Amino acid sequence: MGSTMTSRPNIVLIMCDQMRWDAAGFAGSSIVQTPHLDRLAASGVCFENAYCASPVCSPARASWLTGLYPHAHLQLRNYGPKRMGEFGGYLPHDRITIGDMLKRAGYRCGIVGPWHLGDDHRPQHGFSDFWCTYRYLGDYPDPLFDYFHTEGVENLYRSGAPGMTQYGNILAFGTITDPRQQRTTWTIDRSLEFVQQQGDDPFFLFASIKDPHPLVLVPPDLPGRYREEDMPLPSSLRDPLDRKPEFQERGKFRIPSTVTDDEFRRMMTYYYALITHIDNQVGRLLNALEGTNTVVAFMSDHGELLGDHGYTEKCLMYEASVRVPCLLSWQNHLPSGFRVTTPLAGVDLMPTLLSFAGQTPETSIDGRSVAGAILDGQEPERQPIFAEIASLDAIYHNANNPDELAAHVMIIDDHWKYVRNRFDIDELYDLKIDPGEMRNIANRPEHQNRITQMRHQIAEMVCRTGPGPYAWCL
Ligand SMILES: [Ca+2]
Repeated sequence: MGSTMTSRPNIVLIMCDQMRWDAAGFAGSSIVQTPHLDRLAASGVCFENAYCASPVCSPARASWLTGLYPHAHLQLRNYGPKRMGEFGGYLPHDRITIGDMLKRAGYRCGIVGPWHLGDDHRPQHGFSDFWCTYRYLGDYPDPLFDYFHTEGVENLYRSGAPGMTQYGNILAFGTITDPRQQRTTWTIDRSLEFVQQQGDDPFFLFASIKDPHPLVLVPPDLPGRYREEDMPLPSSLRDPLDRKPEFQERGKFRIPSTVTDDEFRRMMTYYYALITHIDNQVGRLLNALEGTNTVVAFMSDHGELLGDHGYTEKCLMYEASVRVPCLLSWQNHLPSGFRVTTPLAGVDLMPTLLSFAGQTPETSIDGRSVAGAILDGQEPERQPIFAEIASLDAIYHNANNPDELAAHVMIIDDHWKYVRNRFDIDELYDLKIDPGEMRNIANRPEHQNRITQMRHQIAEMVCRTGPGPYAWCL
């Protein structure tokens, strides 16, 4: 073993679910209270422009963990218990995750919280030392629900639980009556158990936090920290979607006109309160890691539209859906207070974390490590980034035509965002003069050369690891 082995850092990957990139103090919000995360950002690196590789749970997670875009890892839609073995419905066993790599490198590897990549009850992909995942999507005993039962507290996450408020189809919210009813608290409790287990080997913890994904359930003292009248309604809340693709008008989470501005503001206070709760809980974990040789990554699988363009949730290629918060800290190694503006792709984190452990991916992947650059306090080299996703019909309405599983691809290159929609008109936004993405200029004659060029970049990207279901982009 020797000193090189023992000097390798622990790695803790804290992945939230559906946290907006700008819903934190460190991201510039003057409203959202995140003191612990702000401290983490100040002690390390903040990626101001981080993007997921697919704005929906399972495909995004598979990319963060494998360094592959969806066309290469083939988790093309959300996993559900009936999707095991089905094309696009789970992460194939031969895809190599960061857990596989670090386990082989001698790390003690554990996961707490949602796995969401198939057979969620079964330890796999290297996380065999501590497998404590939600199994809510299958007919299996679930450690979180078992905990509620053992503790004798009501399970407020089950469907039809009392006390929840929901306006139209927007995020349902409520308060807990007992601290043991909150799932992020539970996730951090289990994470601390894993971290405190003694061992000579360094550890890798994947702390997968289901919040602030609905149901939005918060301790009763937190919503009062946010005043409804202070909640800034997004300027695009009533986006008429003029000249936008038609499919966007009929998405499942398009906000109905029955939801009033005041109702929307009230929901926002709970969403932000839940982020403050996450912050409190992550603070407990950070305190436990204080003084240890540990790389800490904090991020979200994808974003939350929170009213942008008349939507909540995600699945669209608008900024709030594809952009995520992303922090990296490693005391005495990474520079403190370093703000990286070069976009970080949803496939770059896996090889970057591996670099800190002295590892490189075994097979060809889409992502690249930015570890060398940021350890030197330098901006990584600029490059375009991409995202891919299935159609809304495939994600929300069970459409099973394989073409539907690979329906949209996005490229961002400098300030240009181009979205190629397989079954609808394309989108082009100039993020410099139109950061709100209100004006789709894809049909303007003066941009046709640019679009041809960006289509070429997409074709090149999908060919790098083989185009798979995105061969329609060639
Ligand atoms: Ca998610």
